[in-house]
Amino acid sequence: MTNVRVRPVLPLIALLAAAAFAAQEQGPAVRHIRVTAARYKFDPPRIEVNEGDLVQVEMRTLDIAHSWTVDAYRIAKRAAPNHPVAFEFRADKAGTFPYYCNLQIDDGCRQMRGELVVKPRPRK
Ligand SMILES: [Cu+2]
Repeated sequence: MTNVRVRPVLPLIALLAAAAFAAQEQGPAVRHIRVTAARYKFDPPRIEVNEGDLVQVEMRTLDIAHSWTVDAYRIAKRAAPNHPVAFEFRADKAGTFPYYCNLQIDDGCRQMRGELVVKPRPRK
């Protein structure tokens, strides 16, 4: 390839880079997450959001009462059969945080584990 042929491509690359940057700079999004607890498991077992997102969680259980607990965010919400719970929080701490069921009704609850991943937003 000669320089003459490469040159027209450069503005396009610059434009794409700018677009990618703009996408990263997008403001926080509202994320709706449905969590289902059943048979001592959370579905999904992993939730990924971006730092700053407003996370709206709707949690239900298909068998016994369970909670969705994230210590780092001081969240502990309980759902009972036919009584789903809805709540929201701002994902203002980046990192990987375990979520679990803190109810002691059943031994199986201690096996309930999941992971909340809050991806850091690029700093300005
Ligand atoms: Cu439980």
